[in-house]
Amino acid sequence: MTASTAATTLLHKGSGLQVVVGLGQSGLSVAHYLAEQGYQVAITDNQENPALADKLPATIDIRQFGAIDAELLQQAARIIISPGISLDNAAIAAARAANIPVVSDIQLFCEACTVPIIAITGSNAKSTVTTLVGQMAADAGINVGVGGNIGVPALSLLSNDKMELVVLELSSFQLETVTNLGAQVATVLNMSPDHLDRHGDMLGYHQAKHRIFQGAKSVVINREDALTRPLVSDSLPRLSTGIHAPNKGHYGLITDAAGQTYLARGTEHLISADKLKIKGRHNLLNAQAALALGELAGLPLESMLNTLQQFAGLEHRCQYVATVAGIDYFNDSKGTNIGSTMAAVEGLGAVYAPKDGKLLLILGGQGKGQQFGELSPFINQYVSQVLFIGEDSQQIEQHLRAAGLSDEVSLHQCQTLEGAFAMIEQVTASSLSQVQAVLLSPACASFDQFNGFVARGEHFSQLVKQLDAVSQ
Ligand code: UMA
Ligand code: ADP
Repeated sequence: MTASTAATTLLHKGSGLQVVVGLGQSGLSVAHYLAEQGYQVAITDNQENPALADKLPATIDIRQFGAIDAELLQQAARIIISPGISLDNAAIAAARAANIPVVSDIQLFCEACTVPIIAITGSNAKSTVTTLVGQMAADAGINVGVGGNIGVPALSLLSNDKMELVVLELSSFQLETVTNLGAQVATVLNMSPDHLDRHGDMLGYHQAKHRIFQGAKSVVINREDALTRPLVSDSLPRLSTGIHAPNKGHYGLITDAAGQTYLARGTEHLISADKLKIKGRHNLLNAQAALALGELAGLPLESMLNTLQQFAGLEHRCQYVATVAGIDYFNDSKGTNIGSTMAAVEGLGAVYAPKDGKLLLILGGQGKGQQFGELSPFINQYVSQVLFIGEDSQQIEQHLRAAGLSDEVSLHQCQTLEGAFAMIEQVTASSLSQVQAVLLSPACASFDQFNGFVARGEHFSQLVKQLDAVSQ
């Protein structure tokens, strides 16, 4: 140990017990980070035997598993809460009532990070835009760290001492306990209902998301979504994105007399939409957001446009799987809220409608307190068959019916993806079927039947392959 780390250790030892709540990926990163800094650290988790327990530093000997230990929390100088744990948890609420600070790993990260942060949140498109901006920075020769809600705990990025820029995907869960993030550029990409079971209502969800703007040096907003605008900081440099022609210096879309759509910055045509591998209007907005964020972080435009042209999108987001018996199958398992499912139905529906084709939509799972009736107009326009799976399937059907469904839309309760595939064979066997594409875009979390959207998407793709094998 060097003299300076010894001094830090002493300093931090005196600063009181740091209690890490939740031993998932973020809890583990926090435990390592704080132990290395010389803090006295304890950890607690609901599970009796958390899988990551044997990866904890040996110096952490206060480990309370099987329940979140309320007494331990009362002894904390600071609590570092994992994003999956609600502030309404009784033990956490009691600690907050006793004025014990509760922060997330992101708070520790932003206090320690010395390089500019591009901070990205939104109900949808976070991972797509975060990945794209990260790639743009890397292709421009910048040593960039990409992490946060995207699956790489932010604190783990600090081990790269050559890092020049950070791109962080942030969830409302991570943001609700962050103060003064101080990003170089921050954005809320879009806002539609999600996680209302956790945040109570749209106001609570909006307040959590908008903490991303605290201390920001510049912002990117979506012109068509008023809920993405910061309520304060009007004087900050800001760029906007949108589906219409943009004002000078801002991003948008311009369609020329021949019907060709271009990404544009002011009146400048940047790139034609058909040169991009990512498709759909929602992805054109995502591309603009990435360019605007990159611009405010100082990335060169030419290089960003080259990256954009190469970017093929992420798995489980409107991903084409295969064509079986003339029907195209798309895996949008990451469509876990109504906003993403609307974008998928509208985006793909617009592709098949000119060919008189309709979509078969697989919906359902854990509903997260959303009002599914908002999907009805999109279903009436583009979908002929809806297949429901998962624990909230009856409720979703009721919401859709109550909001007014066309007689031309048939609904089927199938419970599982296997049940849905049996129904797909039945429905598409009819010569009257207009179905040209099957879309898994559940608008729900998957945890009732799978251990995440990836497992659900992979299972869907596997069932498509089995169907393909049978139909050959
Ligand atoms: N736990 C409890 N009590 C509870 C809930 C959980 O003790 O009431 C414990 C669990 O037993 C488990 C641990 O907490 O051991 C899990 O913690 P966690 O759920 O916070 O998950 P992490 O593994 O730390 O992953 C988190 C994010 N997960 C959530 O927000 C739910 C990951 O986002 C993120 O990638 C990771 O930190 C690194 O930053 C995932 C996610 O699903 C992708 N995010 C949600 C989303 O995108 O919709 C917000
Ligand atoms: P997040 O990380 O916010 O969940 P992803 O990039 O993983 O975002 O995409 C999640 C879902 O949102 C996918 O179903 C995807 O097709 C859809 N999506 C992508 N971009 C948008 C957008 N701009 N508006 C609405 N939905 C979108």
